[in-house]
Amino acid sequence: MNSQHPDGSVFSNIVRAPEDPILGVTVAYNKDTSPIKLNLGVGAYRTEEGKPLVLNVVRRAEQLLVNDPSRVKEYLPIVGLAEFNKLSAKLIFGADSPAIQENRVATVQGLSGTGSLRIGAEFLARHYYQHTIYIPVPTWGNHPKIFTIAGLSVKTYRYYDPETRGLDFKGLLEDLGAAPTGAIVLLHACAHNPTGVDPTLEQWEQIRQLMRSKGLLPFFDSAYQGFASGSLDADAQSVRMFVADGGECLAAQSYAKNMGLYGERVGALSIVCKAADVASRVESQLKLVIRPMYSNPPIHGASIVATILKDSDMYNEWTLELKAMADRIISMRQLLFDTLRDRGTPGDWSHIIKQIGMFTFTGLNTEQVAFMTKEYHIYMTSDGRISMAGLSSRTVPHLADAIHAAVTRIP
Ligand code: PLA
Repeated sequence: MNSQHPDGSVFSNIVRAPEDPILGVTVAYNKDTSPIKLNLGVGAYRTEEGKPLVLNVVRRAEQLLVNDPSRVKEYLPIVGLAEFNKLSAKLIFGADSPAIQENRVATVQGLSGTGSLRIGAEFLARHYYQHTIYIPVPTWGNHPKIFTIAGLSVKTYRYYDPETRGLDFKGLLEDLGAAPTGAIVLLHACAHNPTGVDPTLEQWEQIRQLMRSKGLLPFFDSAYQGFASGSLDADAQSVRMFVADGGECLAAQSYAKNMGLYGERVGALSIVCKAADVASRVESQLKLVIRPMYSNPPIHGASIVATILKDSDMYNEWTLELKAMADRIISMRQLLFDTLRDRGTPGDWSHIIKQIGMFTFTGLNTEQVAFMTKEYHIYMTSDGRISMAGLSSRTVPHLADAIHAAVTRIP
């Protein structure tokens, strides 16, 4: 025993940290023993049977990889699998993107969307003259943490109007218009999380003009390409508008949702520059960011993605499977909306079918969410966000009962 450490541990003064607001929902769900429990917290796709889905095309790619004796487990380069990086840039910027043809894009493999955002943030904190990043209100809860911990200073811009349950476009333009020259702006490429509200193409064009006129630097988070509309190209339009004007931007991509590779942690960070020699210097500095963090990225997931993206037959199979996931989510929106209407649940629920992507931002408050968890064993984030991909036609009636009870009993 030591007088400074009464219970013999040098760690005895450590205080317990709270659970993560999103991943902690799954922790609580796993502890619940009720047979009717339902996890609508984390944005993870489930089948109509409520099971996680491994895409058929992913299984095929894995078979090819396993059966190829030339595949080894050597370290990848610091920037990851070269083929994967090229194909990822093509996927988000478009096959005919001048920026790619002119070698103005530096792309590195990252640990899914989160890791790619973090590399970009660390790079900007070290090498970009402006350290302020504007993020929308609300946004994915990990955004402020990633940017703050990397050394950037986080400010916010208005995005969502709870009154209209739509975009606060005027507020957005005012706030970005008042941002200092050169400030970084985090933009959700599509399927905004948690609101499911995206700007129209006309609005994107206005945002682009404003940002370019003020020299604001766009940092796109693309975690749901293909999940909003079912089309990979349509969901990349926002990003491509900003690249088409010849200006610079960053884009973090995730294959967690659109290829169902969640736990494989596959993603990419691209930095579009004005000239090839700048891009090559940028890449050299990205290596210095990555090497002391995790040295180099894992090989398996990136090999799966590259196998699929480079083969036109597999690519087509992927787009069909992706479209089927997006369509199932859209059909769950319609079913939930219809069921609430049939129950006569008070309120206007049309936002359920208007919102886009993985989530519905229901408008339910913290007390109503707590009630639904306690009485109905339905798990969701306390801001009232539900993951539509976690629903099936079997579970929608249960959710509708819970929402009906919550809004009629709790103000
Ligand atoms: N960006 C946004 C906007 C996201 O919603 C998520 C994941 C990520 C990046 C990072 O995903 P990745 O690192 O797994 O590629 N958001 C989830 C999961 C789906 C999470 O919180 O980690 C969510 O439920 O919001």
